[in-house]
Amino acid sequence: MDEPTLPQEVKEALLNANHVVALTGAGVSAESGVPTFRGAGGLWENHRAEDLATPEAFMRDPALVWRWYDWRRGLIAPLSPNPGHYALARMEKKFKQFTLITQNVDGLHSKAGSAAPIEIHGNIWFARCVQEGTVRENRETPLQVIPPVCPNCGGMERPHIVWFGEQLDQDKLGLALEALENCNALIVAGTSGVVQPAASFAGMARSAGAFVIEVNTERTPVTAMAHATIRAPSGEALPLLAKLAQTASGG
Ligand code: BJW
Repeated sequence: MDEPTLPQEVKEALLNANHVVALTGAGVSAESGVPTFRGAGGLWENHRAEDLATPEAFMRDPALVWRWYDWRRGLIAPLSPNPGHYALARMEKKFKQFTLITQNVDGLHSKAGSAAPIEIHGNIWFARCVQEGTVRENRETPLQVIPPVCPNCGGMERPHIVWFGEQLDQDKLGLALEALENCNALIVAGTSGVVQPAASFAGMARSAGAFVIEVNTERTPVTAMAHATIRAPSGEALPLLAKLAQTASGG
């Protein structure tokens, strides 16, 4: 694919922005080798979301759900961030204000150097005690005990992930909504834009006056809400946007 060219309006919007927000989805990690959820080769092609990514599924068969997460953790563990992740980490240092909101649970934004990604769907490297609600990091792959057990109370732990039908962490959601309300530009990269509440973020930011840029290899419901779309892999498009950020700061 030829290197994507940036529309003039995108350049202007980013050069003039004081606060830029990026919302990322599974497509941003695809070039690292993490499977997306929807579409060809996606996780939901071979697994039913209702069997694995709901609190009811976990109550029904915690070991089955944990085995799926154990498999995914093993798949993600050796993977590295790609140029898209690194570009977002650079933007954080270059724009006056930059907020990264991610639906991804793989931890690759932090691995790339992003200081404080708002992980609205949780993180696959953390487990939460079902009894106490305490959260602890757990990077053991493969897990020796399934389901893992809380070291404090011996209760069962669950993945620290937001499943369908569950509320997002209200503090994280609050931070995300505040940023969306106050930003001048929003970059929406690698998400199918069908899972709420993140699916509404582009519309919210646009209504609040932000210039919305979509980066995606395919058309999505976000496309209609965006002022501009860059139809290219995020590993190619985001580094171009990061270059503009450098121009903006004179760096
Ligand atoms: C590239 C690329 C490249 C590929 N470069 N691009 C009916 C109407 C409205 C809402 C609902 C409804 N029924 C139920 C709901 C609510 C539900 C929902 O939205 N469901 C819809 C599916 C209909 N939402 C919820 O339940 C949420 N909670 C909630 O709403 O709470 C409210 C509440 C209030 C009061 C009480 C109780 C609740 C929670 C949602 C949690 C989502 N969790 C998951 C993960 C679980 C499993 C896990 O990870 O372990 O989060 S689902 C899954 O989808 C995961 C993702 O973060 C999320 C979004 O997916 P994403 O990132 O967009 O990935 P894909 O695969 O869909 O798309 C990839 C894209 O990348 C594609 O567009 C490609 O083209 C592109 N791409 N390569 C650029 N190189």
